[in-house]
Amino acid sequence: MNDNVLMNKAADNIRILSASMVEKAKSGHPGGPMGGADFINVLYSEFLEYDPENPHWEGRDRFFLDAGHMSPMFYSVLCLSGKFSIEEIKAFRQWGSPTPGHPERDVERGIENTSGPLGQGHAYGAGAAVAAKFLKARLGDTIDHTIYAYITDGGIQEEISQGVGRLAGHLGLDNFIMFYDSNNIQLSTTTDAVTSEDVAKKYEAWNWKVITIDGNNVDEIRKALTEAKAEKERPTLIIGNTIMGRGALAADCTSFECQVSTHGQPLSAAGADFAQTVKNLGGNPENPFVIFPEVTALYEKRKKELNDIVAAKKAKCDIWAKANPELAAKKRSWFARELPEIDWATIGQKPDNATRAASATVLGVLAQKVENMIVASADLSNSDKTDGFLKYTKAFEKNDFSGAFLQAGVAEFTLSAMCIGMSLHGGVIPACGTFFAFSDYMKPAIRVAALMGTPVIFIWTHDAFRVGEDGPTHQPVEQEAQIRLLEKLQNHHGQNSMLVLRPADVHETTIAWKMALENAQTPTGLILSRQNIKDLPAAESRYKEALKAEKGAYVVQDEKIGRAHV
Ligand SMILES: Cc1ncc(C[n+]2csc(CCOP(=O)(O)OP(=O)(O)O)c2C)c(N)n1
Ligand SMILES: [Mg+2]
Repeated sequence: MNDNVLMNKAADNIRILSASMVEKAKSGHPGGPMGGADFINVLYSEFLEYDPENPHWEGRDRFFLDAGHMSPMFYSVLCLSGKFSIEEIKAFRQWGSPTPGHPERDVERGIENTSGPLGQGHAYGAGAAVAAKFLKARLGDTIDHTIYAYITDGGIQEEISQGVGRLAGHLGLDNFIMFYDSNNIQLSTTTDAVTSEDVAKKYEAWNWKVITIDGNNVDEIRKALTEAKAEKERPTLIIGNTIMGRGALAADCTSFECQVSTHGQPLSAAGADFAQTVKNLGGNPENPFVIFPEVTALYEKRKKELNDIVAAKKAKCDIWAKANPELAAKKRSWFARELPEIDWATIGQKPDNATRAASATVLGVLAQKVENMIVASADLSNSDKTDGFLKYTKAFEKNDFSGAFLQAGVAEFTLSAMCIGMSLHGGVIPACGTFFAFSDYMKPAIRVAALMGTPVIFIWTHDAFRVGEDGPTHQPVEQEAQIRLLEKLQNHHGQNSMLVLRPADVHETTIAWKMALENAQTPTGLILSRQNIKDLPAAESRYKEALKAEKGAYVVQDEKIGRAHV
């Protein structure tokens, strides 16, 4: 255990760097990071286990930031951990810098998820915890890492937290630890202007373990994290009561803490005094971008500890791999997102069937072939036909993740974000279904998946106004235009942001699934019909001709004999 004086110094270092980044950029969020500095410092210097030499190590603990505006705190602690240079954090919010205003997924640098739209980050964390449980059920105790999430008032208020709270508690995700930075302040008001709920009771009702602490107290943070790691039944919420803008001073050296104004602008613009604040925190206002030597030593020491921790874990894995060569081969292959051999041509499709039914046929094959696939539905499995997969497996239950299906309940946004989290975790291939009209409830998550290039497969059925007698609420009209626009927008790599396929018959549905599974670069959307569709004509094998869909478009039948190009 480290000396608390040193730990407080390291947290002050994070506060100085955070405030300085925002001050230099003339924009950003200093107050929250200054309050959260103590927790993030304890987490990174004493708890989070990762391989300093290999950021992609699959056995690493994962940290999911929900509140992207806390990026100064995150970049600062990653700078102390050697993932960013001082020059890079000085370039905060500048064009082309690796330190954008809101963090973007970059595992190399220790950033597991893109964050900014509040609420989604902790849902990815819960999804990652599900993936880890799924893998543990198959690969045993060598899957023993912890998933951490960091949430703030905004994330707690976002509706998606209801779905995550319910599901994480219901499924008993004891490998999931969430820190709630509760500082009573949000963007435009204090929290009491908008809420009077008892957050602890709310999470307890969802079956979480809840620990309430002084979130600026090293000992209390340590104790809470230790208790949370020992919990064997429930996810843990650590409610850390923190002080917004901790350490901030006005020009006359009176306190400038707990001010709404420090949420989203430089301290100086908020009315605090930057120089007095830096001095108060032990830094030099003339040269604030400095890591104190003892803090460098603290993180150097952590690095050595991590090397030992990782070596011990890898040694344990090696013994396991020798005793279980087949499982070890699977583990390697799953984390490499390799696909097993699938004989797509032999998947027997019933002619002229609905494409959602054709999708169920494919899913039945995948359930038996793709051992690391997880399918999920927002309470529509028998309509979106993900039950074609479920038939061969069972739904996750608390203490039993031997199945491969997540019954998410009616929570499309939560469902999609959790599937994204599963994919970010790695080792699994998630797909989730609902009606196409309700893709609207998933859009915020799809958008971030597109930004991150996360290969989640979305199964959207009831694709047309002909949904039956349900009427206009269930008839997708503008949804495809929206999804197609998202598809064609290019991502950071200059690729289409997602792959969207609306197969024209049952055989194209097989090919669409093939393309979806083979797309490891972006999300994929499959848009499927409720009603039967006549198979397209084929000279010989309709399957072989449908394979041409992989080219983007093809001639179904030559117009010389009177049929149009498709
Ligand atoms: C979905 C979404 N809505 C709105 C915002 C804009 N926004 C950024 S931070 C914030 C609230 C901040 O409150 P809190 O989460 O408590 O952070 P703190 O002020 O304590 O740093 C808002 C509304 C956002 N980033 N995401
Ligand atoms: Mg707050």
